[in-house]
Amino acid sequence: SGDEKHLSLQSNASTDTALVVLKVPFVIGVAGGTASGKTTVCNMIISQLQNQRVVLISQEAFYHPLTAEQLEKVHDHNFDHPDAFDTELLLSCMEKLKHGQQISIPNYDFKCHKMIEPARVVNPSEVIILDGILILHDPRIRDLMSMKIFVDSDSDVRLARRIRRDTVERNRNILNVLDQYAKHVKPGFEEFILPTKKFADVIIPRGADNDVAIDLIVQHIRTKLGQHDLCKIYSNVFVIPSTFQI
Ligand code: UZR
Repeated sequence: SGDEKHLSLQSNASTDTALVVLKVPFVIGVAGGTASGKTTVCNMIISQLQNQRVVLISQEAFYHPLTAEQLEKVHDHNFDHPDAFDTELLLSCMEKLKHGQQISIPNYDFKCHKMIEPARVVNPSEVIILDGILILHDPRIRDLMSMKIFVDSDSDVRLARRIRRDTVERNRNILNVLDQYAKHVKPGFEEFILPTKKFADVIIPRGADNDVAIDLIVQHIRTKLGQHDLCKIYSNVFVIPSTFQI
């Protein structure tokens, strides 16, 4: 099971203790404006890290579901504000993953703006990629990350992609898409998303078109994972009595 990779139990008969070694996952945060190419960058990183166990968790899964009242005025709802997300839930999920526990995360549906069944089951993993417009906004989430990336694509490119995605894939009316862009998406980007660029370790211009940046990032992750196995896991060693049941 996924847990076995994370927990190794060594009993020590002489001192009657057991050593539980818990591997701290390597957490990568990928932020950037809407339609900047975040998910494509993540998928490119994942496909190049073939040997590692990687999970991708999108901040979008943690949108607060809309109440009936909010649903009536959905065009006024601000999905580009930090308060639109249930960050406490994301934090508690990350805490569990860090401790080698399986979690289930909400399956957020963009059409009804609610969670739908079934929830997605996520196993603990060596590498966790968190992707989302405001994933670098909360300092407690940033503190979990070993690497922070900001995908920096031009606004006109992003707007063009956003129109295409929302009209073709999400079946939305173009006038509503443009309205929402002017009312919430652009102001939210300027007020909340762009200021998080300063927290990034790496800024990727041109998003997923930037093969060189993605190669460099993957090289860095590989190097760090090597070191990670040797040193970092031992920062998380607990010694507990062997009579203790796990
Ligand atoms: P990305 N969003 C929706 O359109 N509907 C929802 O139910 C939830 C979110 C949009 C959100 C934001 N904005 O700009 C975008 N609006 O999803 C973020 N308006 O997603 O990073 O994939 O573009």
